[in-house]
Amino acid sequence: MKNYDISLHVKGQSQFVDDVSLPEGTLHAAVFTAPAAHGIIRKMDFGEAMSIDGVVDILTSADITGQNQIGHIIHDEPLLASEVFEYCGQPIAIVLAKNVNAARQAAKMIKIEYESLPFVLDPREAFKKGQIIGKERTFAMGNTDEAWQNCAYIFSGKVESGAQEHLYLEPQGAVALPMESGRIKIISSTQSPSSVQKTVADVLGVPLNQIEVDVTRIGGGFGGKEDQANAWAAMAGLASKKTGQPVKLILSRPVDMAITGKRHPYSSDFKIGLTEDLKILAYEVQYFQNAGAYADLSPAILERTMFHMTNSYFIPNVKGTGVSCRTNLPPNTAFRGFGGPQAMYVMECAIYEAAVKLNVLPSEIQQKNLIGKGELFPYGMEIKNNNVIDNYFIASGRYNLHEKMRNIQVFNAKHQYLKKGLSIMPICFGISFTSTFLNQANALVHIYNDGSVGISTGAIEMGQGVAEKIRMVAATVLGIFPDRIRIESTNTSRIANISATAASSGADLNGHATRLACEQLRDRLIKAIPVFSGLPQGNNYLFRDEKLWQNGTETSLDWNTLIGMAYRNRTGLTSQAYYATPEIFFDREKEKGTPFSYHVTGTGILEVTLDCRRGTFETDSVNIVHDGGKSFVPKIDQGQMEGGLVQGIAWMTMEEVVYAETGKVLTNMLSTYKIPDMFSVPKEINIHFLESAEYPDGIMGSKAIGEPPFLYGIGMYFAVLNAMRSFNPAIQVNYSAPMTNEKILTTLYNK
Ligand code: MTE
Ligand code: LUZ
Ligand code: MOS
Repeated sequence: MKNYDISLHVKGQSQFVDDVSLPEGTLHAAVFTAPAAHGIIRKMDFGEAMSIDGVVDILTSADITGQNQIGHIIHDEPLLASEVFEYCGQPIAIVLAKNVNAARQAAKMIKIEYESLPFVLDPREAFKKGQIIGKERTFAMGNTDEAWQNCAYIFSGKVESGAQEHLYLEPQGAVALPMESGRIKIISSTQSPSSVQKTVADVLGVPLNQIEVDVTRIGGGFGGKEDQANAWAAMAGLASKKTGQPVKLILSRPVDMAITGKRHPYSSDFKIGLTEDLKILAYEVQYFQNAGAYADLSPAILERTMFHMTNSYFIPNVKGTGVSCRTNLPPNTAFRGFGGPQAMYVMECAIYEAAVKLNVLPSEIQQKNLIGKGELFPYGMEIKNNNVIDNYFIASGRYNLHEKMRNIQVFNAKHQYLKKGLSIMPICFGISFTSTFLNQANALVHIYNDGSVGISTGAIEMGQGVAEKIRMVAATVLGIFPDRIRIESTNTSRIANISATAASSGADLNGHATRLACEQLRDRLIKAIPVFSGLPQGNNYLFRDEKLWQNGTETSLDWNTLIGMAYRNRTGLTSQAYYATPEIFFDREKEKGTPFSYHVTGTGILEVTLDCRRGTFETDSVNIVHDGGKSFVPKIDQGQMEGGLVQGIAWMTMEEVVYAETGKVLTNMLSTYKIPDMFSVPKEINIHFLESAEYPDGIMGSKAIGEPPFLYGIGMYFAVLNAMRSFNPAIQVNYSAPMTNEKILTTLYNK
């Protein structure tokens, strides 16, 4: 994979927060956190902690000079708990020491006395008590009340999906460096430098221009650093302001896993109604989102759940309600798919339940209800093509679905304890931030007078390859070789008001801004060429392969020479451009609009072999037809497809965050939290990009790729379920993911 920084990665030379060379006198910080899910702080004793060699200071909310407030959508979250703490692991104090071990050791020595308060971990229970965040949302189309009367079949059920730990390779962390006149520079592992800037500025009580945030790259985010990188930067910033020293704060892995938020668990109810010929006539769903103790991004995530409640289907009568429930868990946050996967899983459970009860294949119901050109999603947006349907049938044909199904039947008849299962998973994911205003980006492009190029955008490189994509955009527009182009760090002094690199839109938004800036430079140069080169006016000039071309033939002028001439003739070699996604809007009063620039769609066929003695399984193959537009960096996009798929499979079948009854996260290490490894990767992955799907509005004809592949993994739940039914048709299934090996075994034997 030819990523921008791949050679640094393989040599171990890429720099992350922990690699920043620190000025002398840098202090190291560690956090002291709440010992229980809910309580009133009565007394704290820092004596023993302060006596540890190297400990310099311990900061609490009393040291905050600005606001003790880090909530962005809703202002409900303190940086440091002052009187009350509301989840186990909530930060209360910051220990500063001359070395990291002293800081972490001292944090464990702080004594706290508290009065326990009642707490809630279950979202439905929180809802009953009226503990909700923001507003309940209702998306509706048609009239479900009337439609039920016309349904031949009606089924209902309850669905649970679990949390998921991001497990980015680089834990949360930041370094704060004091600068001239009280300014602070922050190096942060964040997907959202401007959110870090705002949080630090608010906590310190200074304007945004006093805080500079710089990010070279991050070691993965997966949504976990869209909002939740802010706190650590603010703590480092606060400590730096108080002490006048540089401060470094990086969470240890177990602390990160124990106290940061995860994918939201959801508990949902569905009701689905079908006609005699398996058309879904009505669908009602209610989502109880387990938001944790503070809002964080929960309302936005709930909104995306609402958008994706019917997945890839057209259902004429729909009513969905969703509510963010405040519980005493760490605030849950963005995670690849951003609430979409939770909604689609419920939809597929509803179809599966109907199929089982009607004794038909789920695919028979899926096929008859795929959304086609001109049909509407419940939020009023029309789908502009038949790609959902095309993907599904091309996948079935291309990957010999019927033969696969026959082979499975033969195999299952022959084997008593090994059973194969198959599922089909259509996906449909809207591209754009659902908060319309976030869909904007800037780029700043410098051509230095030796012909080398430096590009700044708001995009954060987190392993997804956005730096390489931006470099390819610039190389293509300027007609130069990519190795001439440097992608600079993401820095709030060079690019302001940055939207998080999130919603899979990093390459689209920042790529378009880069394209526009490079087009300006190209056009400016071409216009100036006759002025400084002596070449005739009015000719058709263009740059290709670092040469100037004139009326379709190569001239002897190369890029370096031209740029040198342009500079000496006073042609501006810097350009800035702004891009905002056109024509999107959403009306939250009516819950209708065209919130997405476009949809990414596809169909996956997943096959699994289950060992019914052990409850373990192997994924035989995943075959996908994906409408990803026309990829201009196919290896990177293939990497995103494979990584997303495996992460989705793992969410559905493997990764299980376990909370103690006290609200404490028990799975805070890789010995207790199972993530996918090389053995859990499907033995075969085939990805076919839908032909002729060049997408004109995407960047260079492509479509966003970051999150959608995750959704194919949902199919694994149903592939496993099918294999289980072959072994024991009488299993009692309560739709509850993840379907871990343990759960498979107990379900198979009805234990
Ligand atoms: N790929 C890698 N390697 N690491 C990551 O952290 N995050 C995912 C996806 N792919 C992630 C990743 C998520 S949640 C998103 S939103 C997109 O990348 C963000 O990048 P993009 O907008 O450039 O696609
Ligand atoms: N973040 C966000 C997201 O703020 N809005 C979104 O719509 C979104 N979608 C996916 C991932 N992150
Ligand atoms: Mo991704 S959840 O939008 O960071």
